[in-house]
Amino acid sequence: MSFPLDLSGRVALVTGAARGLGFAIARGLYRAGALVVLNGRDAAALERARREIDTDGARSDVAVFDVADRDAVRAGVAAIEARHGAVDVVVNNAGIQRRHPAEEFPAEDWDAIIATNLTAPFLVAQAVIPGMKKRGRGAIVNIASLMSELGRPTIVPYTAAKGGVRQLTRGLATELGPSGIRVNAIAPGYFMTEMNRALIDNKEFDAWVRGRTPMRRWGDPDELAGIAVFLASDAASFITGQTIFVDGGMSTSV
Ligand code: GCO
Repeated sequence: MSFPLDLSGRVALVTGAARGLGFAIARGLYRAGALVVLNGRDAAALERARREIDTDGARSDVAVFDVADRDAVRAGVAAIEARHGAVDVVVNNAGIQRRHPAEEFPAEDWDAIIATNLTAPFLVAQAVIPGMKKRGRGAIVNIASLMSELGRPTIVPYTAAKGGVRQLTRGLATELGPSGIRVNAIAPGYFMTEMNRALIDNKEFDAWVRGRTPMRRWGDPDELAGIAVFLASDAASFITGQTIFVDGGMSTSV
């Protein structure tokens, strides 16, 4: 019997995998033995990321499509499955952030955040469910957020979307459980990513994050790889519908 965290033989699609949390998670799944397919919209960036993860190119691929485009998602997943067989693991990581006071929030920014952060995970799930059902197993890992639980000024649409991701996870888990498909979420706290560059470089915000976080620091994207591998693997075979906070303790402290 293989070790339950071993992902050998599994096909894992990670959206938004060219950089940041998605890249770190894709690398973790690769190191656990999966064949990783990196999704994004920038082919060159994805290819650089793929080569960094899989130097000999034997167990990786890229899939260039916009996760917010329903037809592109269907075609993109179909192409992956034509090349590699049904997708066993999906990490719905792709996400964007925009920051404005609520009363001035541009309608197009609201639409973009909801489309990418909430609608897209559902579209990708819809595309992979049939293949997972045929196999009687699958693991969907949605990237929620500390903001699935808490709020802060100027990011209300992101907060609403990430709150929705937590419920999307529960709803899909409930509906797909009988098919052997598990659906869980990871809720990152404040991580050192390019999405947060403006916050990291703001001395006052940086000090607030460090003071407000029991572990007194920002997270490193590689610190999400372990929980992603765990939730993707048979080690989590009876875990579904859960949201795991990886936030240095911020969500549990005042
Ligand atoms: C912000 C940040 C946060 C974090 C993360 C927390 O503007 O407060 O972007 O949203 O990035 O999502 O989970």
